[in-house]
Amino acid sequence: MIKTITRSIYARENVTTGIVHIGLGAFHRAHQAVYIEKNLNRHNGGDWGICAVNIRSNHKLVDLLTSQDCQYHVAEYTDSQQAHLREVSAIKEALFAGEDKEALFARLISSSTKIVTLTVTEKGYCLTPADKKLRLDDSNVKHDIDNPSTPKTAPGILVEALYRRKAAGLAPFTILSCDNMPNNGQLTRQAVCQLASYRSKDFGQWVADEVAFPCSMVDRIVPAMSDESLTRLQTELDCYDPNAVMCEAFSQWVVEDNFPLGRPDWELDGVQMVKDVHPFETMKLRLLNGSHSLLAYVGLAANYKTVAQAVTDEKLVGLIRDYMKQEAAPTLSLPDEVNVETYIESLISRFANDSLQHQLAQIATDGSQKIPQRWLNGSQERLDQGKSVSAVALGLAAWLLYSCGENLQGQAHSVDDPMAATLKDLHDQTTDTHQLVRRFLDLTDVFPSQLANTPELAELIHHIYQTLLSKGPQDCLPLDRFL
Ligand code: CS2
Repeated sequence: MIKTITRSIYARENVTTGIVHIGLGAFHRAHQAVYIEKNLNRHNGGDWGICAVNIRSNHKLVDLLTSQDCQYHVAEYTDSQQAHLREVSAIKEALFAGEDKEALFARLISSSTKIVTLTVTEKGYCLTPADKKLRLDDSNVKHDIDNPSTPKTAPGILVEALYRRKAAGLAPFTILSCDNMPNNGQLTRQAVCQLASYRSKDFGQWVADEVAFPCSMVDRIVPAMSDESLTRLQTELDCYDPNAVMCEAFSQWVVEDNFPLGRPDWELDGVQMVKDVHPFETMKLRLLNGSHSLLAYVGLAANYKTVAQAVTDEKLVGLIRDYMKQEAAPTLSLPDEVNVETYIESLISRFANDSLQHQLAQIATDGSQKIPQRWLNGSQERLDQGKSVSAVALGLAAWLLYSCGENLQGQAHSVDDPMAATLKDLHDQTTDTHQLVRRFLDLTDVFPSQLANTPELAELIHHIYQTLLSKGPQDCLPLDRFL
């Protein structure tokens, strides 16, 4: 094993907190915090230290990190033979803001806070998956409309903090979404502005006029940590750190350059600061995340556990290559510098990194929130042009199968999805597979009506679903038979 190490070399007393991050998990620690770490190392400190916050779950991580003065390690694995260990001290403070959020608000209204970043997952924005409208039927959203000064949701927290900043005569911070959604800045803006407008029309207008919501594309494969991966870090890298995170060596961050109160000189740390993130984010969402979701549902049906295991199967590699080349790439306007063939092959080698033990079950979570932007937007464009979407049809059939909570051998698994109960009901309410597929496509929160009402698609999903049930996923591949 080749091991290298980078240490934190700056004095932490030289660091001011300029960023509040909501959503402290493995991804934040291995992605954004690493870019900030490089920045602080380069400047021997500076204005861009992070206050990292959890608002709902993972209180334990906040406590554990705090007990280590928020310093931890990131192990970046190129493959099983080569890893780079990085000390990270960029997080100055970790907070859990459960019932009492005043410590968080104190941070958010501090004049040193210039940027608020978010990784709250797709569902954290409280928007409907299909048409991205604020979920007014959600009890937490209702709560935040009725009790704006004690919010529960991430958009509600941002609105209250902006309200307090305005009252104090402070300029608003910039809000940077780092979640896997298309136009993530615009969607954040939509959720925050709509909530703000319930407070008062004028305030809603002020938020719309004054707050910047740049878009960003984030990319690094960072599996959730497990006891097993912590033990591997001890044996392979001599790293005894309960807060360590393991990830791939690759990392990319493309950010729309719109920060009225200033920003770190990120371009010197490898961040691509651009005018328009859209081509990068659709490319990444449809190719990388779209393939991930395909591997998750089809791979789990074939009894694989990790992404790396799934791509040892030639048929599954054929499936994702076919999906990316035939179905996804033709729907993209690619960034100038990208050669799509090279990008696709590099994704397949990233998936094969067997050091990561990236669980398919982790990727399979929250399908209802992920699938529209990963598969359906592109598929709609293809259907409009009379083109086939066989790979997505297989993915949808496999997701439908997964969502019943049992695999083909009858073993139960949990379905972690805000729509899990609705999906389960579909299976419980009918044994007729035609009806099941019809009702599935009628889930208007997920499927746009035009796509749902394409008879050939419903027929294809049904046909594949039957094959999955009777013969298993291997018999659904190669895909040609469904074209
Ligand atoms: C994955 C992503 O869990 C998932 O849904 O597809 O977390 C993926 O690993 C990252 O977006 C890679 O940048």
